[in-house]
Amino acid sequence: MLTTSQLYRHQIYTMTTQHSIILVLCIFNVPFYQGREETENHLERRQISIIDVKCRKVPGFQVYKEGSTRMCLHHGQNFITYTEAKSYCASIGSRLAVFNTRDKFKIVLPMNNVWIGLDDMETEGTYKWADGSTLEQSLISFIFYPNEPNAAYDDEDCVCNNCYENFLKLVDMPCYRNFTYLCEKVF
Ligand SMILES: [Ca+2]
Ligand SMILES: [Ca+2]
Repeated sequence: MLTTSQLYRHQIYTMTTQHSIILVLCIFNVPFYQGREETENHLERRQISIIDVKCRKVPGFQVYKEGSTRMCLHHGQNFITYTEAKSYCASIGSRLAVFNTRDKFKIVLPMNNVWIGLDDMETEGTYKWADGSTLEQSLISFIFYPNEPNAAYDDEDCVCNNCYENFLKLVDMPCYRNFTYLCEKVF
C-alpha cells in the first residue's frame, strides 16, 4: 500500500514524465514543420532558378516574369499561320505557349497580334492548351475578350491575343490568319 505522501510523489513523477515527453515532442516537432516549409520554399526558389538559369542558355528565348511566375518564351516576329507557328515551335524544341494561370496570362496581355497555344481544332467548343490540358471554365472570362470565343465564322479554332480590332484580350480566329507567335520552352 502506498502512503498518501508516496501516492502524491508518484502522481508528480507521472505528470512530470508526461510533460517531459510532450516537451520533447514539441522540441522535435518545431524543426520538423519548419524544415518542411523551408524545403517547399527551397523547391519553389529552385524551380524559379531553373527557368532563370536554363532559359538564358537557349538562343532566342528569354525569361518573362509576373509575380513569382516565370516563363521561358520566344516571341517570333514573323507573321505565320497557327499551324506553321506550332510546327516552328516544335522544331526548336518547344511548343506554343500555355497561359493557364492569371499571372501567366498577364505576361501575354500587353503583346499584340500573337498566336498562343490554345485551340479547339480537335473538338469544336472544347479548347485545349498546347500541353494537352483542357481550358478551365473559371479562366475564360479573365483571359478572353467579352463574348469571345464566339466561333464567328464557324472556322475560328485558334486563339490569338489583341489580334482583332481593339479587342485587347484573347479571341478565337481562323487558324489560317497570319500573326506573330509565342513559343514556350519547358524544363
Ligand atoms: Ca472553334
Ligand atoms: Ca472570334
